[in-house]
Amino acid sequence: MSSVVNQAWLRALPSKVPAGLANPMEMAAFELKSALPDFPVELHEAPALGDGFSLQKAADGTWTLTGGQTGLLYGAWQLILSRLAGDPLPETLSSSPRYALRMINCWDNPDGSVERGYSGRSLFFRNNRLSPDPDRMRELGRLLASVGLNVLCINNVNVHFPGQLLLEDMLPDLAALADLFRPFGVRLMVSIDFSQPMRHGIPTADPLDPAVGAWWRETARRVYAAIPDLAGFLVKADSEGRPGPFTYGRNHAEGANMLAEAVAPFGGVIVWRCFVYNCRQDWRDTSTDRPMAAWQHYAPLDGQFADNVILQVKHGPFDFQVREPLSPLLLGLKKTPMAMELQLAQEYTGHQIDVYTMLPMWQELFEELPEENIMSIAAVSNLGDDANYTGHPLAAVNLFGFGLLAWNPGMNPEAAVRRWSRLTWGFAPAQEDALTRALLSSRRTYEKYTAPLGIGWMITPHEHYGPNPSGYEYDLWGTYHKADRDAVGIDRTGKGTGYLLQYPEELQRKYGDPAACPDLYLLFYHRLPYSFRMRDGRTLIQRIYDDHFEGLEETKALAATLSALPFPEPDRTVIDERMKKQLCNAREWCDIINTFFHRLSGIPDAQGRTIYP
Ligand code: GCV
Repeated sequence: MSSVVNQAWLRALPSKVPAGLANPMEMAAFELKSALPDFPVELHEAPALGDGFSLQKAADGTWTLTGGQTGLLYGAWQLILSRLAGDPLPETLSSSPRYALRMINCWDNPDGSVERGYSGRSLFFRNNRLSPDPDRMRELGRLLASVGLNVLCINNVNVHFPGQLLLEDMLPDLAALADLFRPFGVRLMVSIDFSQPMRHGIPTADPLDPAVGAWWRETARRVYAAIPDLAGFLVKADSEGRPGPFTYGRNHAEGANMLAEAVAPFGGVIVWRCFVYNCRQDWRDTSTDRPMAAWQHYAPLDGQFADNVILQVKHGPFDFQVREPLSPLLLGLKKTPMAMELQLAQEYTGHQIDVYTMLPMWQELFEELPEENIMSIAAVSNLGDDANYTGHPLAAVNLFGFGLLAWNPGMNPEAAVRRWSRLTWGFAPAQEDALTRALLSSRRTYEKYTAPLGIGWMITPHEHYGPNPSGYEYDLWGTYHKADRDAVGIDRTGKGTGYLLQYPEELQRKYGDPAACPDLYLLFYHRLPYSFRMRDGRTLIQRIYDDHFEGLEETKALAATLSALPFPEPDRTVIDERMKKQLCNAREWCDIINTFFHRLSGIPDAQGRTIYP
């Protein structure tokens, strides 16, 4: 594990954070003094403002920053980042975050590995111990605070032994880590194992068994005595082999509410993930359509959850594919607090080898998702102990952008990318323009050379990098495209599986008719013949070929853009090495997907480009 100071977008700061700062207000004063020593600003604490702050310039040129403890820290960062990026400051500014919990979920295991991690090993765990480097933790706290992120769940939602010990033998270490993050306004959260009472002689984890409830209440009391501001517990239950209430014939409201009662006296929340589906599906079974599962489980329970339960819903109904519709739960649950879960870790989107900037995708999600439908937002971490934290230096834009999005979902992706790039490298304007354009188009490029038109899942099974068009086709995971010689896709309208009926009528109308359905979602909702005429006049098969060839060409252009930019070392080398791999990946995807469809359909490319017979 390397200890490098001021990485990512804060590399221009003059000093590292010393140990011993007591609280976010002291931190704010320190950061302002060290980053902007001559800037005339006074801090005024106004506890009622909480995370919010206001900034005011007086006639004599001095500034007043008013805010709650954490608000002062966020206001300080607003000032510092604006000044460092050379952006003008308005003479008065008030700001408060849209979402109360702005969470990073790390999938770190006690042995130091990171599930779906592409940036090295865990920043927190080594050899089944919680043993973080305090300097590195302060750097991380600073990065999170600088973009307003305030909750950090440090362990994998798949809690494997000895992860349970975070609430037991490792509790003092966890408390020490919470102490480290507290002055940054960052509260910890812990993923828990629903069956944990069974490690202690209780023969069941049935949420309605009095001994189980009592065990969790006592555990919460002990844990909160050590960490009074712990944000709460994160739970993956009855999902991909994790234990949960279903074993005992109980539903998820019964399971979550039992835990909620245990943490309620301490102000804690239970963040309960809705990633529940049959992961042992027989591919011959056409009556089960995986994306329908979450709605089937949770819609009937709307209104039955305790007030301190938050249902955390992945943004799409499958699993972080490059394009999925918004989960119907995010639109349909009216009586249950919800958080939307995004994934910064590039599991299906290039493993932090391929350049993939997520901000435009998030903006699209909020075009359909009313901001007030959720009360919090979470993202699976892309962090690791690589010196630059995110493996690919350009992947840091996603962490930075997520902070801005969690503060204000109406943020402007272009402005966010520009600010991040200016803070990180400070390029000349034309170079900044080129980088910004390249990053903003990178997701669409990746989408073009990978799975077509919303179909997803043509990726190498389990590893999830590179193409394998039928890798999941006869597998257990419910992710099928059913391409044959004439057609591809699954009809998810009312005439097919009925998935679309889980949405409000307006969206049923938007997506239900293939002639009107937006192109990029076409094969998510419809099974169509290759001869289907798209709205631009091309046939479906031609569009698949064209997108893949375009994606490859755009990747070559991206490589040329990046190679012309003056990245300093070590970024230069890392970016070049990864770009070489991305070019190979794009070529593999393009050739394999086009060949797959060509061999099935026998339809040639209208432009006569090389597809392999
Ligand atoms: C943490 C997908 C990933 C798993 C992950 C799971 C989840 O299935 O491949 O690695 O497990 O999602 O979100 O729980």
